[in-house]
Amino acid sequence: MTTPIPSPPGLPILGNATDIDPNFPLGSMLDFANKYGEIFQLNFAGRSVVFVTTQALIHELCDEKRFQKGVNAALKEVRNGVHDGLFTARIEEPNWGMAHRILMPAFGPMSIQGMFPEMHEIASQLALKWARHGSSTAIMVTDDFTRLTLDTLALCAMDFRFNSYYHDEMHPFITAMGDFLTESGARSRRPGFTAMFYRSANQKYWEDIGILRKTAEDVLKARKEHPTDRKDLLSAMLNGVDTKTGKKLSDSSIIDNLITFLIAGHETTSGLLSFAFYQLLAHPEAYRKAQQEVDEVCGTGAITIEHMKKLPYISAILRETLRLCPTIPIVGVEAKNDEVLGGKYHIPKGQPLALLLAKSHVDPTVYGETANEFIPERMLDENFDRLNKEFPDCWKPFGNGMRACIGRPFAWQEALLVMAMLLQNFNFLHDDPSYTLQYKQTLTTKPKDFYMRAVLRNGLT
Ligand code: MNH
Repeated sequence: MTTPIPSPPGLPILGNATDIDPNFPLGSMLDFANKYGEIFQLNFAGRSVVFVTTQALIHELCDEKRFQKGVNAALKEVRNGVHDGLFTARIEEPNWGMAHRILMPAFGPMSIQGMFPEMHEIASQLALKWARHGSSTAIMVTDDFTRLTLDTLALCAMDFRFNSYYHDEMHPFITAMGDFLTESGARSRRPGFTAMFYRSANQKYWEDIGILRKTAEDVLKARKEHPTDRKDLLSAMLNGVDTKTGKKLSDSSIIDNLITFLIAGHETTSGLLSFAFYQLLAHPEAYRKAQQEVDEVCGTGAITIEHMKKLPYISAILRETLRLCPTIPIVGVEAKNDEVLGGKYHIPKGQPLALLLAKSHVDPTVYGETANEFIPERMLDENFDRLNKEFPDCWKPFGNGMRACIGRPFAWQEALLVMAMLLQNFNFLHDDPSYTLQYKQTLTTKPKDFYMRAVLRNGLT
């Protein structure tokens, strides 16, 4: 006997499409989760998606023998720009395996540590900007963190400088990328037959893709004309030979992946840093402990790679931030065969399923009565290990298994460094003390309209 999966009533043809807030789809999904519980199904113009919201059911979906990454409707649109690049490839596409095998070593601990000096340089540019602006200027937090993460990624991965701190206007690549992502999301929510009403949007969409590909092509061409012995991601892709096939990546696959890194590697980390500062300002005691840790470990000298292993409380803050505010709040999988979930819900082969991390991360079975509170202590190493052992897959902000985030060590080193450098040099205040958290959602989430002020503590170090 199977139990039917609850589903809100919807319109004919459009299904539940009109129940979703286009500016904040996640909010609508969380409302459904609160109403229906551990599982529910939504229907959009003929497609159905089963949403799963608890640690226990998500643990089942993380079993790679039973479920695999699904390329959902929005990612299918992103494929118009980056095809079978690492993030958007289906698991059976050969370019995924090749790029994965060639790139894994380039994301290993030694190579990431080698990127520290360049990460440090861009972080210093941010600190310098905030010091120069002084405490009377309101900082647009997400914008300045986006400049940071983009510039860091482009420099470390491919020796390319956007120099975003030296321009008020973002580089044309960055505008094109933002518009491309927003439009990919919008296209995925429009029924196919309406495409003819969006001619100018479509034209702009393909022009933006042109800008993205041309920029990446220029970077690749420049590297080929001026070979270096830099050990970055671009070198790994140009020189790497796949152990399994003996082949090298094609130029178009390298371009797909250069753009993929720029997309996947900046919004997520910028959102993490923005939410982390939001949480620190909302929790003065955690803020005080974080700054104390930085002062004790780093003093007033330069931040070095050795400090990175000695900041357990800052690590816990980042983990707790990603628990409550996962910057990728939903991850998609599909059933490899007919399945029964939770011992009672029938799931047909190929059924798209969504892991609603923003909900499973506050599962009271795992996190108890304080599930919705920001308590970094529960994320200190030993507590974190205990939680993950007792409740496997209770914390999944970097995705799952083979298709988990390849950039996690990169993001972690960058975020730790930036937190340490900023707390060492500044005291931060809300620009508007009555600010309450709101979300801005594109393919990822960020705090909306969040401004702070930075007061220099001593001189800049
Ligand atoms: Mn990242 C996959 C979250 C930083 C490059 N990343 C994923 C997935 C999640 C994720 C979740 C799995 C998506 C899915 O199953 O559909 N990533 C993050 C978060 C941060 C992050 C929360 C920062 C915080 N990611 C980065 C950085 C890079 C990067 C930095 C690049 C340097 N991520 C990727 C790539 C993939 C990925 C590439 C796809 C990996 C694969 O499928 O093989």
